[in-house]
Amino acid sequence: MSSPNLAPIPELYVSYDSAQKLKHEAAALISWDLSPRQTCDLELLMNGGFYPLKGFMGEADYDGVVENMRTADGTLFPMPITLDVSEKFAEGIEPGQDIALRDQEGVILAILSVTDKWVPNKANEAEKVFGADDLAHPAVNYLHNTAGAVYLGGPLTGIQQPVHYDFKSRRDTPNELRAFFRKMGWRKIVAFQTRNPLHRAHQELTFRAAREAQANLLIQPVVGMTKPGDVDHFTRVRCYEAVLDKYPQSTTHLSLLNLAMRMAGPREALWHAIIRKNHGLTHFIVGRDHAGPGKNSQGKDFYGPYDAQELVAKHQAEIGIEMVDFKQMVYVQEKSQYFPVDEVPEGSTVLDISGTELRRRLREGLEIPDWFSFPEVVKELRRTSPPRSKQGFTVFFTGLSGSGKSTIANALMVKLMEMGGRPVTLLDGDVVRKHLSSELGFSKEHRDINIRRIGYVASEITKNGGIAICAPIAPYTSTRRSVREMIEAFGAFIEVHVATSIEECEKRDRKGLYKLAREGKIKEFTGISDPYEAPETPELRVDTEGAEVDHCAHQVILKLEAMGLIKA
Ligand code: PPS
Repeated sequence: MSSPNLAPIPELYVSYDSAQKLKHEAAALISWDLSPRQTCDLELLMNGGFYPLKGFMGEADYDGVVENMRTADGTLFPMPITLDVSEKFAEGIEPGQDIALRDQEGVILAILSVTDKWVPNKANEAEKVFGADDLAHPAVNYLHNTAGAVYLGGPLTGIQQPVHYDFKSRRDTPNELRAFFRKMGWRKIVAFQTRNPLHRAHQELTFRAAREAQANLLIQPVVGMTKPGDVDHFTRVRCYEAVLDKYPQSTTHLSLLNLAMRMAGPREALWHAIIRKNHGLTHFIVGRDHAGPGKNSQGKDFYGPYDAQELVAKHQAEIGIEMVDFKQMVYVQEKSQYFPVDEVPEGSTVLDISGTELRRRLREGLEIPDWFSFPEVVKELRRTSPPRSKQGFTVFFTGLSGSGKSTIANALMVKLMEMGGRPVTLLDGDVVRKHLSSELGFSKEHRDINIRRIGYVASEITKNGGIAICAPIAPYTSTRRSVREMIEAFGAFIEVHVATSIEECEKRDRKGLYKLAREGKIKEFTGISDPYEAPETPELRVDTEGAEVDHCAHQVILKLEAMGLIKA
């Protein structure tokens, strides 16, 4: 049985006085602005979470870790912890140089004494560390599309920890946790790692794990970076707090870990075990598909469901932490109780709700049964994931000048306001150009800036639960696509092509602009002397020729109803 060693672990920080002095000196150094992921890595490097690493890995350590999970001196460390920078920044840096590392607000957190600079073989890193050079893996995608082309490595001098404004009392460094365990007299502590809200199955599993190991329980959720699309950590922490009193008092502790996950399955599980050892834990729960990234581009799982358990089992003695392995927990209806999937009594009815099914139920406002989760957790989740009929969305009209976009948009706005429930904002082409984009003309570059501004405002409105109706010409497909992406991060995007023909628009010429364009008095006029790329697959296409405005607006309403965005 492993015995806890709760003595303080080495950190990379200098004393307070030295930090004050260094901060001034470092201000004169070339500095690198850390990405959110690098800031998470730096925090765990400095506070001992990634002990025995003393900085961002140099090339020899990196090569060893990528190839066989060991640094150059043979230390087991399965994850490359590297500082990626742009080629341009790297050009001005040479080994032997010190650089200041700043957070996103420009605060100097540490000094990196650069010993190594190299161009990594990213395809090899992807194959060896993540198992495949496949962009469907979030960390591989990050590696190729977000991370810089050059790596810098070297030891760190820690000046200060990154500042957190949220849930301060729930965040602990390895040494703070060790001190807490010492104070409580906890000798055996089992850690539960999670990036999801806790439901009954998790509670059941953690209960059993603590009982089996005869240990206290530490729920240690990741609040740094998890898998894109996960429930945000603010919501999750409120959910964790809501279930804490379901555990026997003073046996369980909640502590947040500012880790940037890579979703690397087995290697990630091993890394998590090392991090937990550093935080003073004696046992670590590894369940089914630990830190799994989902399906690859062939629709298959990247890793086997119990690969992570196998790898941790192999190295647990070397790390000095004991793995508590768990099968998936499922609910057995006849027994009204949870069982590990391989212990389910024969012939009984097994109930389970997958993550995808849970999201669907939340989206559609459907029932989430009590056997699955706790009412307090469901309430929190419903607050941040309201059903579609209560979420914000954007209706984006596009079409030629004079096609009828503004008129239909106005009619739609009035109809939605009549229904009530959500604030409605109209971002009409002309109005936006007057208030937001008055300095812009009609070149491609200026039109793109204009549309992106509209997209940004609409995405903020959508994020905050409102309805944005946009009615610019928006002639370019790629710009409309990027606006769609901005908005779909927060809610639905409904593109409506007002497909009135150029002949009809010119015949109507309500503002007299077509005449001026034909005479060459207005340059770059859409449809006459400038392009309009009609959308190929809009959510809706309306034709105003021979149709009433009211009818067109009603078609949009029907579409919104069909999409579940408004209730009949
Ligand atoms: S864009 O391309 O989306 O940025 O255009 P938008 O902001 O919607 O502005 C279109 C309105 O500006 C008037 N206008 C012109 N349109 C197109 N091309 C040129 N060169 C031009 N010059 C002025 C025109 O009245 C448009 O209004 P709508 O409501 O579309 O008729």
